[in-house]
Amino acid sequence: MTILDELKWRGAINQQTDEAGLSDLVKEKAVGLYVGIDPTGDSMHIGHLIPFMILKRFQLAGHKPVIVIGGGTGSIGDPSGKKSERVLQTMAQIHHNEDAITAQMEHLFGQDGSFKIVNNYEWLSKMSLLDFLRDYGKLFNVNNMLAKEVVASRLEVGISFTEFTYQILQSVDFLHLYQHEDVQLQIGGADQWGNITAGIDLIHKIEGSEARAYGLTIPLMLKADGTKFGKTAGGSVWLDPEKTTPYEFYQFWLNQDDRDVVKYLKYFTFLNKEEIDNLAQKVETQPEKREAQRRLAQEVTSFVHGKTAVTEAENISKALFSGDVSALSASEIEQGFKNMPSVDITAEVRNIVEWLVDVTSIESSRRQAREDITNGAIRINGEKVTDVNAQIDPSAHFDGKFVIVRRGKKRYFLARVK
Ligand code: 545
Repeated sequence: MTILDELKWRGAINQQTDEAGLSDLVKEKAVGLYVGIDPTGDSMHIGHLIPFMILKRFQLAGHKPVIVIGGGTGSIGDPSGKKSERVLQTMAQIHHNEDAITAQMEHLFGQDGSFKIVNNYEWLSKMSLLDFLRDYGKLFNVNNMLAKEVVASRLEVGISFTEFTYQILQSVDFLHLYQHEDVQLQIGGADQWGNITAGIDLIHKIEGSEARAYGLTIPLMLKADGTKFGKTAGGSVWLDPEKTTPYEFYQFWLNQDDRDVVKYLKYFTFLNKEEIDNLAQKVETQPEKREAQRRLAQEVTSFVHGKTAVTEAENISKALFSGDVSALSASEIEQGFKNMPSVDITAEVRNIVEWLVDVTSIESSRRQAREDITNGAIRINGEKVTDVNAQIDPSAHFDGKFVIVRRGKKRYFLARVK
């Protein structure tokens, strides 16, 4: 299987500018290729990850990936996929985001030089307006620019000259990388088709029509139930562990529908065809075991957050399910209880009934508290407490930082000692 056959099998090819040409090229040599990302935010979410994982697949197949951080283009704003004009970000914001995205890329793809990371601010910020108009503007036909889907779809609502120019900047990047970094292929999501083909046209005009430059886009990710991929009730699934904890991240993948899980295994993991075919079989024969989902959650979480994050996520899931939370670490508690009700308490030792009612308001009345305790419905730090005269000592467990309460089968509360 060539890398392109593999991408086809993974369902990761939407459009290609010259399928036969690119297929010859990847068989001939180690090809330089790139994906760009504009620092419009300080973290990627899982939707942004897809083209970069494809770069990684090319790297594993012996090719030479380049990541472009769009410090220059990000200061202009890509109109692709946007229904209205963007608000310009301040340069300070852009530089802040650049650093955050660069760090995320280095964390994912290493700093060993096998992945080159460049910032287009380097060359775009040095170009003068007159150079821009004379060297590049002259080669772009306004009629062709207007005909691109991105611009055409915005003509009614309006598009500024600034955003209209964006496709030229991305084209200059491709030319720059073609000339200086031996890059011959640009990859992006389906929304990037217009920008990518504009770049290839520019390369052909400057380097001659025989110049070998290619483009490939990846289909938009769709879910079987028609809702948007990568969103949860809480919003996007971020790669930044401060925005989406590794446990939430793991849970997101674990909860995927049987109808989607195989597609995601192909897109988001480096498991091979045999392994994925095997898991697909399991989805058919033993869907209740959710083996494919578990493997998906393990693989993606481990790629993004490391192996320890997987162990922690699995510890948290097991503990919350069984009720035996006593062995959880502080980091596991922070993650596992992020979205559960919590209260701040002092370390004062109190009678359990008073503590549940007066200190934490977990119970609404003393009568109810006593009833729940005697019925065995209350667990403190994983242990059932049936004695209404018991004392709660917040410093007794978890380094004196937390008290975990479970009421009934599923309702958890976290008390944080302040
Ligand atoms: C800039 C200069 C280049 C080549 C490409 C670019 C960026 C490109 C673009 N891409 C998108 C993007 O999103 C913001 C991320 C915030 C952290 O706008 N013009 O930067 C997305 N891209 C990944 C995929 C995409 C695309 O980073 O291509 O399709 C999303 O899946 O929307 O020389």
